[in-house]
Amino acid sequence: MKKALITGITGQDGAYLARFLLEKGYAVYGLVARRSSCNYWRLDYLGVENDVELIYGDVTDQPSLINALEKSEPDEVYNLAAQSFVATSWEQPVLTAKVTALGVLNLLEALRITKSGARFYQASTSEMFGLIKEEVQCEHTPFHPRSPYGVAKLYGHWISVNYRESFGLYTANGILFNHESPLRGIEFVTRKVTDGVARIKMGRQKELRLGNVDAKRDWGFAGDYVEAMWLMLQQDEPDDFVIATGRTTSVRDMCKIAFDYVGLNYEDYIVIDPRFCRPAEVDILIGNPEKAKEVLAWEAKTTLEELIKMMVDADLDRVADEPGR
Ligand code: NAP
Ligand code: G4F
Repeated sequence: MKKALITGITGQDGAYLARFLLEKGYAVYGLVARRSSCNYWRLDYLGVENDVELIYGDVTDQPSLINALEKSEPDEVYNLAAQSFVATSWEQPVLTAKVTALGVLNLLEALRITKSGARFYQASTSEMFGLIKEEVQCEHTPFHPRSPYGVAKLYGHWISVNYRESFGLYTANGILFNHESPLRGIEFVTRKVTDGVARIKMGRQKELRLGNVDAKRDWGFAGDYVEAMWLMLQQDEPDDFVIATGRTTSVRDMCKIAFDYVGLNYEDYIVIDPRFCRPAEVDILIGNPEKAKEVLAWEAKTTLEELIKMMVDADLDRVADEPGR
């Protein structure tokens, strides 16, 4: 039986990846950072909380990573742990660097120290393209990150490439464009919108305050994207891949899709609030997933309309379960 260690297993992608690997017959271990209250709700939502083995550890604490590798003896390591919210990276830039940049180095060094032969997946991001240098971004598009998060991820990306080139480690970077789901954190814009739509529809909220609704993103479904992570580690040679849908949509049009679905006009509810605008914005992202299609035989299956419908439905259920005022 193959064994996988996932850092960030309590996050959106970690939960979907854990379920995916369990379905493939893997023994799944998850590194969990100690928190004052339990945050296993995503694993619980997917019904896998009792099927994974959790090991306490933190990507900023290298001995804990060595311990996790020794306990799990993995064939594959998926490094999904990060301070992943772009807006917070301006408020906590040093923490973001320690977790999102140096955390990658800590884990790569732990792999070297333990002489683990595990294949390593690094969660790179389209945020690294930032101020885009090509209209459609692919594996060769130059990077220009626009946030402390994007800069930290760029370090993680290159140190992963460097350990491949320097030490022959099997490291693969997935340059994933935005991907969402009912398990998305509420602070990210799609989930903020689908939660807001559900609350407005059910009379629990009157308006939805947003920042830059002209920003455009290439949004896919997280459940589709975790398969691409796994496929990357099944190749004979390690490599880097863009994972995207190839379609870009503005925040404004995404709002329209969500409000239309419940029969409301988004223009009646959206309020622009400068508090949600960023010091430097990534105006538009659109990925070219051709290499993933050719080499991995991977393609996004879920349309934005299907994704938003799935998320609104989940939020309508959640709001209905909340006690009324
Ligand atoms: P997420 O929901 O924010 O999950 C992040 C995970 O990292 C959580 O499990 C979190 O634990 C954990 N974590 C944070 N700090 C840690 C630390 N110091 N030590 C150990 N674990 C720590 O993010 P996601 O959306 O699933 O994304 C997964 C990865 O892909 C991230 O690296 C993200 O930057 C990257 N990525 C995401 C997207 C996207 O659109 N979702 C696109 C490209 C790349 P707690 O639950 O305890 O906080
Ligand atoms: O949903 P977002 O916060 O995601 P963002 O910044 O694109 O980052 C996500 O995707 C990256 C991949 O490209 C990941 F690496 C990263 O970890 C994360 O998962 O914001 C999307 C867009 C931005 O342009 C933002 O300015 O929506 C705009 N926006 C407008 N109003 C808002 C809001 N974003 C948030 N979070 N909240 C708003 O009220």
